[in-house]
Amino acid sequence: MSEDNKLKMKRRGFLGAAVATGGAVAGGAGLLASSQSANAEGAAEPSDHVAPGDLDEYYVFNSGGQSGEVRILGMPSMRELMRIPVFNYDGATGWGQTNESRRVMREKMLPDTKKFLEDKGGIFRNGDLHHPHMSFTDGTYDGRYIFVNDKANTRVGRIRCDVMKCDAMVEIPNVSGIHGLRPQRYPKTGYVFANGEHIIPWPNDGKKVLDTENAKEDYWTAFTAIDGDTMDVKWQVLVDGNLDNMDADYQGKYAFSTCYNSEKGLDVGEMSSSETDWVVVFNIKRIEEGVKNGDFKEINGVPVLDGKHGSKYTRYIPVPNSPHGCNAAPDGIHIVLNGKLSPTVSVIDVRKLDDFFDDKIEAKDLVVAQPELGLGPLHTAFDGKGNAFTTLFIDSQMVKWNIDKAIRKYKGEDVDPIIDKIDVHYQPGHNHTSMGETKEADGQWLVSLNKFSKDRFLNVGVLKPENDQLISISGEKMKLVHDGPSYAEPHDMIIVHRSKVNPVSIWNRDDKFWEEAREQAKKDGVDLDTANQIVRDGDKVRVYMTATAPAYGLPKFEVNEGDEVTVYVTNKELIEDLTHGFTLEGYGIAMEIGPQATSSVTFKADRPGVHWYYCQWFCHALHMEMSGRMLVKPKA
Ligand code: CUK
Ligand code: CUA
Repeated sequence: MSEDNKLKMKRRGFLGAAVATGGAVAGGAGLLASSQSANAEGAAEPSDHVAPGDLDEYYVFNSGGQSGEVRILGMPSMRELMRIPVFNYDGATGWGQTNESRRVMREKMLPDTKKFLEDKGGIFRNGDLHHPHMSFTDGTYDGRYIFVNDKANTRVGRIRCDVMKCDAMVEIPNVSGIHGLRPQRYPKTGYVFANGEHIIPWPNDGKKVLDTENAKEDYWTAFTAIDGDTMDVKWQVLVDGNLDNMDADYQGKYAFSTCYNSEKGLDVGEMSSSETDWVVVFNIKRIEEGVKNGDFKEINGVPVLDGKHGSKYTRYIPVPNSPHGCNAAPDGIHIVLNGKLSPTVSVIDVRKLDDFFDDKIEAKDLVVAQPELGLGPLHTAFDGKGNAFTTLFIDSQMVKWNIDKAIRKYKGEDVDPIIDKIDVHYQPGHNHTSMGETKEADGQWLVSLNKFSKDRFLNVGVLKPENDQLISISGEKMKLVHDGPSYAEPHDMIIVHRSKVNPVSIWNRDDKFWEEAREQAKKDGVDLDTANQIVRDGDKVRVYMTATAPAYGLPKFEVNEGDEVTVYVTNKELIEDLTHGFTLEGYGIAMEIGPQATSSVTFKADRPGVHWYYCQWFCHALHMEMSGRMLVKPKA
């Protein structure tokens, strides 16, 4: 029996009729709306309660903002289950310190950045991760990867969903500040699209333009397409204005970016002086043809196409000043562009885009609705039943509205598209619905990611948590069911039904994650799986050891002061949840080694004396005893 069916059986017995009535299967294959408990009348009462030992129905992949990581929560409990370090440095797992993680972080780093970081530890230790999105196949999640942006250091990262580790990272050339990011939805990912937010001089080497009054001519940004499988940058399209958020359609033909600063100003006054900004639409097929036909300039190894006004690759749709969120509805037809400074959202119809690109219709003909929702609309999510939920940052509210009614109203009919409004606490940015960015949107849950929590939690001092609030949307009215404090600063999340994700519990011994260790062992003539020995190679020393609870294969090893030491630890356990660690006292070194994994770390043995290494993952009754000594012989 599948895990989902087991869960279904368990809950069915427990809830009785409530599941059958309140838990309609909304999105097809295995989407079970069981996280509702029955009230006295047997009607479904939305609840975040997940009993001890029971499993959540959804995975939430929450961004960590300036913490640079991704967090996995369970929904509806909203319990934090795990953290995945990506654009940060993590002392527990050794992310940023192990050779394996450093390879991921440095492999596709630009040469210029590598040089810059040479005497700074070789990696960036921070990042600003706003947007996690899963890879798609045919318009719904396929459980392969999660792609993430780094606004701080202009990167795109990838998380493998089988092991829930970041396995690739690419620094994007020619732009500054990757913000909006979305994988291609159809036929599959495919491309990962990424917006460069800040305009910078091209080239940005300080030689040509350092300070300019003429940003219009000298400063640019671009839209980037990355191959999600190889993580190579395929092409870029230079545009007018700053690119903010983006989304892709359900047909695989177009991508959309909201754009602020059409003025090309260099301060906030200049940036918001004009009445309108625009949304840039990218014609993927035409761009691919342009690349094929050589209609580009190669800059830093990337084909860059000209997508400024008048280009055949793009179209610009004027919208009220400073639009923000950009969200494709699961109906596959409508794209919602959130007003931010305007109290409205603009809805466009993707079926008209072919004509628009053929200049048969004008930009205004694309807009099919523009409902006024309230102050500060930032992001919109969907229930798959024709309704949309928009965050109102300034009003601190969530508004539920009907897309069809908004369209009818725009045509002149006297209908009110707004169905419900509730207060959220406080100032929401993103929101997200269960499976809401897929064609399997199931209309069960909505999370409001609020930027401020103020008085909602025990006061923890000057820096307050944010507040991710869980809202049930299975009924006509929204219902707030949970307040969830979160550390700086989740912008966005995705809510993925558990049937879409299948992580392993034990590494595959042949995993390519430690390919370099495997190759090195081969060169050294040792078997990485079993070796407990030291290989000396000039002043380079490679220490191979196994870890099996409660002992390392090597209780001690000796090196000389000044040696460059690499320690490879292979976890021999075949049991799930039996992680070992390797912490080297006084050297600032710690790493995680999962069951059947090899982790390695390289350092200079420049502190003579006895240094204990120990396992920092509680693994056995004799876990405390899982230790050994590194003896560093001082220089004569
Ligand atoms: S942005 Cu943060 S609230 Cu970076 Cu997705 Cu809108
Ligand atoms: Cu191994 Cu604790």
